[in-house]
Amino acid sequence: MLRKPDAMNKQTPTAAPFRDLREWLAHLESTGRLAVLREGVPLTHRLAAIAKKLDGRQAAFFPAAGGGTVPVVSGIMSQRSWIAEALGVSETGLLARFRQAAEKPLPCQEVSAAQAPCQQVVHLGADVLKLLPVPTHSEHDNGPYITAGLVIARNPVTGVQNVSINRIQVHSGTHMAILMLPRHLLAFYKEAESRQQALEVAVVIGVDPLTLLASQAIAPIDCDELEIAGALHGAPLPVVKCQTNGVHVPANSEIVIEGRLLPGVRELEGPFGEFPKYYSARERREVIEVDAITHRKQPIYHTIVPAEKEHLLLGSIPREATLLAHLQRSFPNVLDVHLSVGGVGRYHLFVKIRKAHEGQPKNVICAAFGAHYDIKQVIVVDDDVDVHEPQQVEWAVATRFQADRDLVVIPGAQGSVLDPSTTVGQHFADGEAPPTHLQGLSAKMGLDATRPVVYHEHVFTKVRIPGEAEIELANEVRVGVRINWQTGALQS
Ligand SMILES: Cc1cc2nc3c(=O)[nH]c(=O)nc-3n(C[C@H](O)[C@H](O)[C@H](O)COP(=O)(O)O)c2cc1C
Ligand SMILES: [Mn+2]
Repeated sequence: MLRKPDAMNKQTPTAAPFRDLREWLAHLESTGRLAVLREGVPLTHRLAAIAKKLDGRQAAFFPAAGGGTVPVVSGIMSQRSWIAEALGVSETGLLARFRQAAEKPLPCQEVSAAQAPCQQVVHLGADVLKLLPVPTHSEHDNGPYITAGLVIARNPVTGVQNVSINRIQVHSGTHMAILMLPRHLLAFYKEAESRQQALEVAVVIGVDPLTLLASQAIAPIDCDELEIAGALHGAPLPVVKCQTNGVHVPANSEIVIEGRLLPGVRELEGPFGEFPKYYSARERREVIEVDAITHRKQPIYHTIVPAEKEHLLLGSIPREATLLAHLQRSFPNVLDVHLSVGGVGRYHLFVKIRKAHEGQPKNVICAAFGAHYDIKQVIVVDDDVDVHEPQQVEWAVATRFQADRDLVVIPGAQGSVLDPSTTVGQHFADGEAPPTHLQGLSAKMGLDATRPVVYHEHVFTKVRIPGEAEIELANEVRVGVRINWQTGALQS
């Protein structure tokens, strides 16, 4: 659904404080969270190495990266608290806010090309490598990769748009190979390919923090994630039609690569260092042919250093929000969920419940496996455990879990093809990977680390000291007081 240009007022409509990447960067800068690096930092390895060092502390701004004219930013969303801040909520309100937006998307508002900053400059038949500073990140990466590109495409059947981030290897100025895991973009592409048609796409680089986050929603296939971005902004997201195809892109973005996913064409892609901190193998992948590049007058290029906090958090927070909603539909006593950082923000889910019935945690475990194939391990804990504190979760496992009674194992289920312990690692003798339908076979493991609903006296009561939660150390500890160790008396 789209509102037409004539229905819009002159002012670009959004209510959120950060309407585009620049406003967010200016905010990071004014709060000491933007490190400006030297001009001309090399694009191969050096830029990613510096950004990785700064990850989670400061965003990195590289002027004239690689000796070109376009600056590169990285690490702009690398703390949970920053993401909450961009949404205008506290960290505890983060999932509820995202869920609200995912459940009530807001249709986008179309603006004309003249009103769209991302089309201030148009290059038809452009060369990606000449125009854009695309870094090569990890040691064994097979060349430069676009890692923060929002890939937008339309469902060939319904016309509804979809947004996802996909890694894209730039093979040449006009051809790029893309990894599409079995989600919505791949479904659109398969549909187009079955009709021998190309799928029109746009790769959008440099968007506001809320649109970046919305791209990771686990939404139904007929939900346009840009509408979730609009709901997060509290106002329709302004979009503009691409110059060479029918895809609509966020008008306030920095850079848009327009192109087509070609039917029947595959090229080798990879290896590439991925979020589990391993390389995903070189395989034949689908190919985008580039038709045009449009951008702002002085565009800023965004790159995400793979497997670092920005990568993990962008994936995990929207997933947590949608997983919580999914579980609460069947289990209203599920209180919180967390995809742990150690579980690469994807594979290990901690679930907090107020247990009402014996056996219920096992039902919750099964429901969680059904929510997303990436989930490999689920640990269910009681409401006296903070799921954001891995040590507390381990404590619950150590003291409330018995493997013979509380363990659920489901062999041979669909898992993440990027998990090297799944079948994806089992290459044939000639080095060929197994066909995609056999990749990522994985066992699922669930741990019920809850205490019994009814227990004798204080067997399962967590030790607590009355008043400990209320103690304010600043009111209790005296500053500037010394002790005379001869007499034991206080002296100031
Ligand atoms: C930095 C980053 C890189 C990603 N790379 C890929 C990728 O290469 N291929 C892929 O299929 N998903 C990738 N993802 C995950 C998808 O973008 C994500 O699952 C998205 O929600 C899928 O959208 P869909 O449900 O509309 O298909 C990446 C996510 C992030 C944050
Ligand atoms: Mn989708």
